[in-house]
Amino acid sequence: MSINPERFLKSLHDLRQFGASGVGKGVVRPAFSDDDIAARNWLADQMRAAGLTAHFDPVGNLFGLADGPSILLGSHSDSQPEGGWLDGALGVMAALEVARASDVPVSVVSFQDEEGRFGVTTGSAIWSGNLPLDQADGLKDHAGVPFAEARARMADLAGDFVHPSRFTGYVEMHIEQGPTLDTDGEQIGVVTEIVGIRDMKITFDGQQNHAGTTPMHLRRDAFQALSAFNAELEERFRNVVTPRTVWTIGHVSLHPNASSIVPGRVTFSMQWRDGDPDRLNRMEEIVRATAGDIASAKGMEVSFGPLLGLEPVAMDTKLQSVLAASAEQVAPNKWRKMPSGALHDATNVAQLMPVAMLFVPSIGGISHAFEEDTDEADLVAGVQVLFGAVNALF
Ligand code: HGY
Ligand code: MN
Ligand code: MN
Ligand code: MN
Repeated sequence: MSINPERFLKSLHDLRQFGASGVGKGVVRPAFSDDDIAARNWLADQMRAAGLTAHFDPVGNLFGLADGPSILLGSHSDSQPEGGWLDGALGVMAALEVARASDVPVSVVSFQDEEGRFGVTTGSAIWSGNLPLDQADGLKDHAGVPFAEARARMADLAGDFVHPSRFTGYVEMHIEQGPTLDTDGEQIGVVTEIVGIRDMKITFDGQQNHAGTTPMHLRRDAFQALSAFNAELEERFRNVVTPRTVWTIGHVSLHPNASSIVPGRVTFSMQWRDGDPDRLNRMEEIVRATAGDIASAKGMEVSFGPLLGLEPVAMDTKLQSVLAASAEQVAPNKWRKMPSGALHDATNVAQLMPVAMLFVPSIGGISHAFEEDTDEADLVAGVQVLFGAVNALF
């Protein structure tokens, strides 16, 4: 019994055709887009062909269920607005290959909206209870579309939520999305813990006005407020953060976004991540205070959207040991234990059952970009480690 590398790689490339960006191997397959829904229907067919029962839940999570108690493997098949072909897709297709190749009971999952069009790992957060469904339904994407409206697109496919008690554990394979393994020439990372995150939208309201006639000292310019906020935040974070703490303003919506208008309003995403929940909370206080002080100084209003977040979580030690033993067999001396700075569905699933993760290298450490890639030999080694670990569990 062993995995079939050609079959696995072909399936991975087949999935890439849904939402292929035309730039390198990149994909554009955000949650609930036409391409995402088409990919999920194709995946459901692949699950059926592997002898699994395909099942969509009310929020678009797709399960391929084995009969009776089983181990759950998978990840997500939605992408960032500009995404790589492996982020999420790898874990789903690796899971399917292990299910095809194994005699032991393996179920497969592709969670919905891991990439946070609406929230933070939305589909698995709802399934795990980390995000109440009624709260999720009110969350909006950057274009103002509510989650409730998006998931209604898949309502004709939806059954009930799957009861987690049918699964004995969850293992997610993923690309590292950072430079560590690639730099050190290692093939496998066994994940020890996943960082926590906080994410919220912030709005500064000033006064829209004429860009030629409004004297500088009379302006209440929303872009200037954001600019000052960004600089001041770095100052105030300085004594609180560590070299592994990160924060990002990744989406900015400036109104009305015209060359000759002093912008009256800006809404932007503010996200920060760290392994220490106390630090995440301290950073929230600093974010709110800094935004408030900037607004007062500039005669503007500030408002905050809902704070979304996930706590840091540790991976199950027994599952880690099984993955480590399998890694040592497949890639002797070419694996390491390491934390994850990216988020994963595993964070949510850890509320329900023991979870573990393994990483393969990202070439140049690049991800959330069309250039994202991994050597085929590393992709295959990762599936072999997953297969070995799963079969060692039974
Ligand atoms: O942003 C993340 O860490 C994840 O890839 N959504
Ligand atoms: Mn991912
Ligand atoms: Mn991602
Ligand atoms: Mn004019």
